[in-house]
Amino acid sequence: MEKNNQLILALDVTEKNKALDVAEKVYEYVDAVKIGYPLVLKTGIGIIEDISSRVPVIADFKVADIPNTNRLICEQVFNSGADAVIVHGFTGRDSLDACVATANEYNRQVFVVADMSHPGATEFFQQVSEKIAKMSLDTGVSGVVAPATRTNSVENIRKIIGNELAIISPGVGAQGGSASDVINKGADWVITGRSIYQSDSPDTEAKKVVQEIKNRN
Ligand code: FNU
Repeated sequence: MEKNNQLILALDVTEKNKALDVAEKVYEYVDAVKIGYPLVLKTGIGIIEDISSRVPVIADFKVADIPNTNRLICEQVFNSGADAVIVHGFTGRDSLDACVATANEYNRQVFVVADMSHPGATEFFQQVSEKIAKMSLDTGVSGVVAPATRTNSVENIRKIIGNELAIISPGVGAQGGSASDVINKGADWVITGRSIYQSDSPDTEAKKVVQEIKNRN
């Protein structure tokens, strides 16, 4: 994934035509499209191939199983054409290693969830967030996911991982996070879904985010 516009679209619509239509409108503004369960469960995994012919696809399946099952899942994900997969780290190093080993076989990338953006993340996730960030460091992953809704967490995770790993950051727009703030705090990319795909003009919204990032102080 090349770092140009620093925007990743979360394509959580559930109709194939709508997905292709939104993607078509925003391709020029996004560095990748993130596809997760809502769209794949409704339309089938072939949608990843459709979109990945135009732009890198990050498969957000938050893989969280035993190593063998993680491997089997990641094989399917990479066979579908995805460039990267999002996995969980709380399952432990062996489970994460299985995802990275599979990604290496396919020459693809892994991102680990280091902290989450919703309010409930403070109940359990935040207590293991730093440990997951530290563990991610020497595993061969490309980066971590950290929340645009709590930029102090992004700042903290950036200190832990240094410049070795990328940070992709969801929570901009509908969840209240600001694109310019979180990039200033150390994120490499922002992830935005609803504020773009629910808009009457997804291209205008995507362009706005890109300009906000480029013109930030
Ligand atoms: P939008 N997402 C998230 N928070 O929001 N993968 C996380 O901590 C995380 C994620 C995803 O709110 C979420 O599933 F790890 O409509 C959705 O696909 O802008 C997207 O990021 C945010 O979408």
